[in-house]
Amino acid sequence: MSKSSSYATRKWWKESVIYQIYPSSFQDTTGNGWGDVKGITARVDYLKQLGIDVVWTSPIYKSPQADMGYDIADYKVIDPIYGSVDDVDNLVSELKKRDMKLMMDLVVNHTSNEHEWFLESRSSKTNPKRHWYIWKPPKSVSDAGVPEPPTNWAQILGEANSAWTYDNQTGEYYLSVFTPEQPDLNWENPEVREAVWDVMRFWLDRGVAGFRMDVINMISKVPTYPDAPVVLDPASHRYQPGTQFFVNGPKLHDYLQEMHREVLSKYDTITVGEMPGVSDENEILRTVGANAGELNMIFIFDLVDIDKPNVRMALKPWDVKEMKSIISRWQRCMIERDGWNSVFIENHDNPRSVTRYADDSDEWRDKSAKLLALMQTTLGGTLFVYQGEEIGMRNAPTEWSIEEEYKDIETINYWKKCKQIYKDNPKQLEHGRKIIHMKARDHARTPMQWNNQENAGFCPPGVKPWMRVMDDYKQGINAEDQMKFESDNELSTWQFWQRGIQNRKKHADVFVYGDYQEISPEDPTILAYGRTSQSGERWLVVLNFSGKDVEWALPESLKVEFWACSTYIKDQPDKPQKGKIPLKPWEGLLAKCKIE
Ligand code: TEU
Repeated sequence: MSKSSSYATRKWWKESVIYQIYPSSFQDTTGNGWGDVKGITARVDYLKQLGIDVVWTSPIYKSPQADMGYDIADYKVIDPIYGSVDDVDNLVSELKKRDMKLMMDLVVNHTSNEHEWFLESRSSKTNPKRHWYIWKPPKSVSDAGVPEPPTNWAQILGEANSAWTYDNQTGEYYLSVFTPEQPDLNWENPEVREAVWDVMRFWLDRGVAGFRMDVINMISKVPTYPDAPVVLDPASHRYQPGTQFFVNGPKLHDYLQEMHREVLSKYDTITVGEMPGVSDENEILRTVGANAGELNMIFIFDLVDIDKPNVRMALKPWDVKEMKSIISRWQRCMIERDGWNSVFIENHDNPRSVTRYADDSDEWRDKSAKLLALMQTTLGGTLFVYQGEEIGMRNAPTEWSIEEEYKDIETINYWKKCKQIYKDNPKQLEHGRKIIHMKARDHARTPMQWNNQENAGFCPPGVKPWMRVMDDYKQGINAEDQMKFESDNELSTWQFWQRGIQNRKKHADVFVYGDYQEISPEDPTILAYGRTSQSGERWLVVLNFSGKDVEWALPESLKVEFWACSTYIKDQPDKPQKGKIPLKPWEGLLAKCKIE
């Protein structure tokens, strides 16, 4: 950290712990099998007790739910399935009473195809809202009258399809990079930008503290709309990834700076941009650098996309060394270059972390979840916890039928494509199934497990939830059992998270703002790092990412003052202060060090 760096300057949004709610699956209070805003309000004491400061809810606006609310039909109306604007006002005030805040999801790369703006836009070529979206004539029309999309770009949530949707009424295509139900807004048009600023002010004026901004790095498109290079086998892929023409496009920073000038600079906000597909440090610093005047932080996807950069539905063996190098790279980068990190390993688009990064078997799930909790609560940046992560929820069991239990449009499209292109190739089809079992977004979307009653307390007994509840709530994977868990020797996963968050806050100058030193980067199973505050307080974190007993050689330069915590026991562990440190399978350790 250089002397001029403002990295360690304290800000509420840096040291807040944020809890992401997937509203349809959080808490149903009406008995219709869907979560709702009143359900969030009913749980604010729970969140406070866990140590949460800011609640971020995925979209709750009016929506036909083609992509679970990421297709918005009215930005100023709450979908009746979730409640009303009054309910949100009430939630904000209940949070405020507890010194907590609400962060909304801002989805403005695209709207729903049922948004009034789009209905007007598609109604005629001369409608005043025509250029609020991106319309292009077909590249060509065959003799038989079949039109060809303007470019060869593939849809993101269904790569077998074109990113362009043909509209019969005016004989043109509109750009819809996610699904046809999510037409992209035309940010080149200043009227569109003004309409977005207006939506933001509407919510900020109601007391909302800020926004998580959905795919905010896709709002600027390369205006020449070229064809994408052919990287997927053209025999099975008619359309190709076009992301290079709309990820961090030419005017992104102009738009974000305008947003800052027009809106954000006038409020005390928290802002996090979802930015898939970008790993270039210089480019990222243009957004999250302390003086960039854009956003507080972004989500960097290198870790959750460890299988294959920017490809969600992929599986590849990866090792702990790769994981370490990704973590260390971004920890160091933000410290050295005066940016700011978000710390997350789960969200509604990714599987459960115990399944993905550790071992979710009955034997090791709890230990694995604590290992990940220790890591998350000791890394630098703003910490995000995803609903259910605090009780160690895991992926849906492989026995669940994909056809019957999986609801996500990405999974449905992906499985349809697999069944089409691998119909004569059972091995490949099996691989597709495996990818779904490990990576589908559905795994994060099963209802929250509150207690050991029918439906896990998510919705009343006898009600059919919108998505199947996992059966393992009966085996202790539920909030109530874990909160009241009593043992002389150990904590429950929930209690461990609670304590980890407390420790993080107590030593914020170390764990939130401190320096980060990578230790033994070559070790194949141990992730170890030091965290040091500006005043010289140093802690050591040692995490065994393997199911084996190992011994880790403590570097001589590190002088352990005392071992503060092990993921295995409640009290301080008795471990040697120098030499070889034994770690049990998936064990994590935290030590306070002496500085000499
Ligand atoms: O996700 C953007 C998206 O495409 C993700 O799949 C992203 O590429 C991935 O997480 C990187 O690992 C956002 C929303 O979070 C998602 O739920 C929506 O479906 C999508 O935008 C469209 O709004």
